[in-house]
Amino acid sequence: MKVSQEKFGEVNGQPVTSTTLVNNQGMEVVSIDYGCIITKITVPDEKGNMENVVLGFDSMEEYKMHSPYFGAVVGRFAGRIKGGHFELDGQTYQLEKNNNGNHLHGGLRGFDKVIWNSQVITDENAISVVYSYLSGDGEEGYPGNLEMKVTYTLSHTNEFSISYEAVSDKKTLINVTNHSYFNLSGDLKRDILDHELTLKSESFLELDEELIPTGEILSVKDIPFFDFREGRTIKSGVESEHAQNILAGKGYDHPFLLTENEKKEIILKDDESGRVLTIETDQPSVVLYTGTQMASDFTIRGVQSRKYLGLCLETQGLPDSIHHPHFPSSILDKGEVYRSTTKYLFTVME
Ligand code: FUC
Repeated sequence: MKVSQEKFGEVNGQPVTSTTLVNNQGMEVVSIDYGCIITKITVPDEKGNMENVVLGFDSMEEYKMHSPYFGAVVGRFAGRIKGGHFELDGQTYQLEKNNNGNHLHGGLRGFDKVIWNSQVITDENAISVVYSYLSGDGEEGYPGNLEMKVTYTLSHTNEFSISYEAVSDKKTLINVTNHSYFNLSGDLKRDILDHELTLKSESFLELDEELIPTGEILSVKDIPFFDFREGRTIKSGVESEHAQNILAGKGYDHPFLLTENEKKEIILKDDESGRVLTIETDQPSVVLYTGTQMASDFTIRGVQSRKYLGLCLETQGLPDSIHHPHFPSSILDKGEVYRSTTKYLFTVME
């Protein structure tokens, strides 16, 4: 078990520090205090080869220039809010419109683009880094001073967990997630098209052309390309002619409602390397994003960036929920404590 911290780079003259957590099996998770970005997760394949399974960079400059939220904590509100405006207790709030006239992932300078405080905690069974940040009243248009805390914990059984905690001094909205792009092939050897995904989900949200929920909840029974209950390769949805796959850029950018919580509800497998990622969450949904908007004008640790190089499994509340009363609420009352945990267990096939 080992924890180390070192300088990663600078943002506007301020130092950015990276923290490396290594467990007794040699699994490694590296994160930086800018955006709580996870830059690297190194886990064994079935032969014991330790390789990185997330998209990330080794320099601050690359994060500033190219990163589509690689590995970052996104908030205050993950996903889109139509028109960037909403009402709370009769008061209208206008958020930053940073995506086709809509609000996306917390705005122009969301949680992914600020420097957090960090503190390392070690005990017998696990090692953690706790990131904290005070988001001021009115930041990006949101009401309330919001005290945010994100804890990354690595256990000796190759389980990595993320816990979020928040409290606000005014009624506000909250919906945070981590935007890691997974690629279990190891060191980006292959695209994610042959990855097989299993989801305990019977329904998903229909999206409009701007990728905003229409309000319709569709059953996966009627649309096989969205039925991941028995496992399905990502490729089948990429080749699909269904309108929902086409508007997502030939793939997926959809919130799936989870029918189970904390019971292996998300399983991602890569046959060739034998790596398996099992995700458990207390969140009501997971957004499956297959990297369909990824630009191809930069490299990621020597590999050409492109569509389908990584996929995100963003455990979270439903996007635009404030405009759809039949969606689970993302309103946080004054003084109420928001808590959520997602666990990522890395194993290999039997
Ligand atoms: C995901 C998607 C978006 C966006 C972004 C980079 O969360 O929902 O469409 O492109 O990430």
